[in-house]
Amino acid sequence: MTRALIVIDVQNDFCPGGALAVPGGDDIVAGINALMADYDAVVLTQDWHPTGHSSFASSHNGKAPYEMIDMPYGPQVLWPDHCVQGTEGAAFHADLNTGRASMIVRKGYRPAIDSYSAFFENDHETPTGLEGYLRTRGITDLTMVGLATDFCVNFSAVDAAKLGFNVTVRTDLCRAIDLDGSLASAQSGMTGAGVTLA
Ligand code: VGL
Ligand code: ZN
Repeated sequence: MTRALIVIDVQNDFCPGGALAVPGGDDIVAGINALMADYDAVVLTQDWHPTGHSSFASSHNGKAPYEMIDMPYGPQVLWPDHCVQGTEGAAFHADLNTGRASMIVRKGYRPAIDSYSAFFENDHETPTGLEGYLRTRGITDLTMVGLATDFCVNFSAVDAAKLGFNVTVRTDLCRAIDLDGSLASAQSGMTGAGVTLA
């Protein structure tokens, strides 16, 4: 068994003080750092949007953050501007031990499509390349941690399980946005997909 730790979007904009702050987002950093030595590979993901990204409410006339919109690939939550490429908000939390990572996956960089999952963009078919990286390294088992439990961690975990990886989400090392019951539906969706919630 070869194991990877997948650290999802531990970036300034998802931590207190950031543009899309997740409550307690920075509380998990020390625990994530402490886990890294137990894994054969550490992968970081980084939400990485161009200015004017289509997931930003500011890109749509008359729309406010957290409203929904229909995109060609399906419904999409509109967010405050966040994780804009090259900004401090898009940088990893300063205390995250990025030196242990062998791979950094950037996502959400195409203007017209969002990407919650580390594996596929929100059309559920455009690959990020992470599956190939993990398979060519012989990795079978994934532990996921990071932000946010109900969006990027959830989509990444469900996709990984569908791809046949053995997936555990360490919920103590994740924090949620929790919009309209999104945390509860993410938990049941992950469990239903065969993800272990630990
Ligand atoms: C995320 C909303 C928008 C996440 C990223 O990392 O969960 N959520 N972009
Ligand atoms: Zn985003």
